[in-house]
Amino acid sequence: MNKMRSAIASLLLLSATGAVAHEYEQGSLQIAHPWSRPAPPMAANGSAYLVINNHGHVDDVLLSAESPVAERVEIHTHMMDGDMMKMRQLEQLPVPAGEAVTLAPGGHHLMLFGLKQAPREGERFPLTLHFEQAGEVAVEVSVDADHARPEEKASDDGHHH
Ligand SMILES: [Cu+2]
Repeated sequence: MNKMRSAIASLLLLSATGAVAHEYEQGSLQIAHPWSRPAPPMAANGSAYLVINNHGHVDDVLLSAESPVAERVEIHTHMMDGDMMKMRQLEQLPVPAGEAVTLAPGGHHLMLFGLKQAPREGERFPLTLHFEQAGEVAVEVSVDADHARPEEKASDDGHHH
């Protein structure tokens, strides 16, 4: 089943445009549809989103991430501080066995600091995820404005660095 799905995913990748869902399998982990919004040409920072499925029996942990398009990548989350939604850096992000962890606007996300090139609609850029158990997983982030729903866009406006 999973082998079949990853074979299909590979086929999709060959003909993919940014809007096509894509996923990656490594060890017990499945990484679903890494995506980012287009950024204005001079944007300093961006963020990337994806879903990490751990279908194994051992807890895993996302330790760090990196991308050639950014000076550095941090794991962030949003937390309520009184009435204000604030961002906080996470040292690591646990991915418990049998669970899925979603990185999405308004919640956990990967923060791309010091963009060397602004992500443009329809493009893809490489991102490498480092897991305690699964090791290094290389994915491609598709730049896709339409993936965000309007209420998600609104929630990200309070996103300060
Ligand atoms: Cu952030």
